[in-house]
Amino acid sequence: YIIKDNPASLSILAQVIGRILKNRNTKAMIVDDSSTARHYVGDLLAHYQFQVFKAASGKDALDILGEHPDIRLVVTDFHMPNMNGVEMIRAIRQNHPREELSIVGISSGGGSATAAMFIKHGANDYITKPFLREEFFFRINQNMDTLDLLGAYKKAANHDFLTGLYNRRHLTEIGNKLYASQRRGKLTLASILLDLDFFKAVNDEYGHDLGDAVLVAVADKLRQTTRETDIVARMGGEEFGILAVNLAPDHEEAYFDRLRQAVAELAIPADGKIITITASLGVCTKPFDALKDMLHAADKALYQAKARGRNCVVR
Ligand code: GH3
Ligand code: MG
Ligand code: MG
Ligand code: MG
Repeated sequence: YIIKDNPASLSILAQVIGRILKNRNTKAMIVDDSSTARHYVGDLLAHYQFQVFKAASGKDALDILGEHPDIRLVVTDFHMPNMNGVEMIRAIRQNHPREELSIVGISSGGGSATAAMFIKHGANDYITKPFLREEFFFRINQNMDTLDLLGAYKKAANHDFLTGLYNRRHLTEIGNKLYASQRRGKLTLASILLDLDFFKAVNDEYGHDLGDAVLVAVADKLRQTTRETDIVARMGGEEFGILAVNLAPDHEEAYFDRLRQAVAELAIPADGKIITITASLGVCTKPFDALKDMLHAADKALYQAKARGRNCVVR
């Protein structure tokens, strides 16, 4: 159908196929009190390979979204008993921002006033009935492309490109939230700064590319050695930051030393040789007034660890 309407362009065909392949793992929902409309749009979405959920009311839609918070697209009618499309969107937006869930309103009858209501209250887009299937398809595509793009930008903004760990910006952002929870007594936090010892010598002896490979190996090892709930970041250069959540006080010592040991045990093959490296750790477990004070204390401890001969933990 799409291809018939666009006989000229191979690039459009490629775009369509790419989108349809991505849709396969994507959940979408149609909300409409009319079963004819629900099934018509539901079938279109299924045709484009979405995994489709159908809701006959705003309340149904909120329930389904509660069960499947990873739904990425909602197409909704306006006129529905009890809760109209706009009221539903306002409820959805409490937990699902525009950049993570795309909502497309279908306005019939109300014309541009309905369209304005939709957009004003949080819809990403709207479409007026009756519509061409082609318009529907390409509007949906554009909305999904935008979500993907925003997701990719967000990921790039929060992660270190070389190692795939979080970056300093994200550690600070998450860390401040964790810090607020710590202050409310909901969790405990330990800040750890880990700096590779004599890393400049690795670069000098083996070259920058192998230096990079060492950073990646250390990053992978730190991820394996820490827990899911811990935040592991590359702070910059050859320095890593770890926020360890809810460490039991009698396990702290062993945990910090396990990190040190994990780095020391790495054996990275290079040019027929094996590179080994050690790290110094500065740790702070005292709850200060702000995360930055805690990191500052960890940094002071790290400086002492270097002065004490490296490959050790100071708190
Ligand atoms: P110390 O034990 O006192 O920490 O000594 P060091 O040699 O590790 O510390 P120094 O700060 O003198 O050198 C850090 C080196 O890390 C210098 C820099 O070239 C290297 N470095 C920083 N970022 C990267 C990177 O992304 N890749 C590579 N290969 N090297 C990097
Ligand atoms: Mg209706
Ligand atoms: Mg260093
Ligand atoms: Mg350093």
